[in-house]
Amino acid sequence: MTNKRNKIYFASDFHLGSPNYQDSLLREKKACDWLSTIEPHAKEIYLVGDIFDFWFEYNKVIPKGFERLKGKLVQLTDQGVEIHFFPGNHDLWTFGYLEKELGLIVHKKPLITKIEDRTFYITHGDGLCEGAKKYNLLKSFFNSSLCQWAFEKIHPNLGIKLAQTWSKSSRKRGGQVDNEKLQEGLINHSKEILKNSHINYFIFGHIHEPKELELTPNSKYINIGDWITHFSYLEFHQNNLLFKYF
Ligand SMILES: [Mn+2]
Repeated sequence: MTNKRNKIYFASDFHLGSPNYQDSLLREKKACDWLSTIEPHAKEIYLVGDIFDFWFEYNKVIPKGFERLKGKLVQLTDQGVEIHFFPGNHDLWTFGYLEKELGLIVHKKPLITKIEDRTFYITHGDGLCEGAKKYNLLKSFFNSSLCQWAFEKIHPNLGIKLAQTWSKSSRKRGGQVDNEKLQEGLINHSKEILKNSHINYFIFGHIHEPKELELTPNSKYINIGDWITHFSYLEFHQNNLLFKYF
């Protein structure tokens, strides 16, 4: 193969599993088509949160579904493509399976990384907007081993149903939150980080609304968008970051 793998890709918020099996399956196939398209060029892929609308790894069991996407990701990682997975607020409960079986690199904290000559700050973005105090309290409970231990004790038939109901209701509540306000929260967070560190690109998901904003001549705020209505992604190559749509 003469094609050199030298491009970096970013996508987020597939929310597979939502709103129902059929719709999710169409989006999953589309995501796999996209991955096939970038496969000859991809050196690294960053999946920036909420890829699954619900995920939980029981001791011996994982939720049904998503076989196409999982297979595609394994196929890529087996070929040496680096795939980075950032848990979002919908798929935070991952405990090693994605690393072991899919070969993903999981980041539970914001990642600051240098790619070519540019510095990136990458994270899903939940809990960083203003007024997130209450949410962060809930998040640290969800992240606690007590909560995870208790959830694992619930039979999956019931536990997953409860989680899906919760996910739906949190989406309804989220739907009432002003997207502009959320973007503003992430933009302010970026500006705070920028005071003490040199970052060229701030990359977030979570808000499902593609956005690009120049913070300084050398620094940009970017929200990747989603794969529910926008099918947006980023391509980085030769120090150049492009917004693209599939
Ligand atoms: Mn999210």
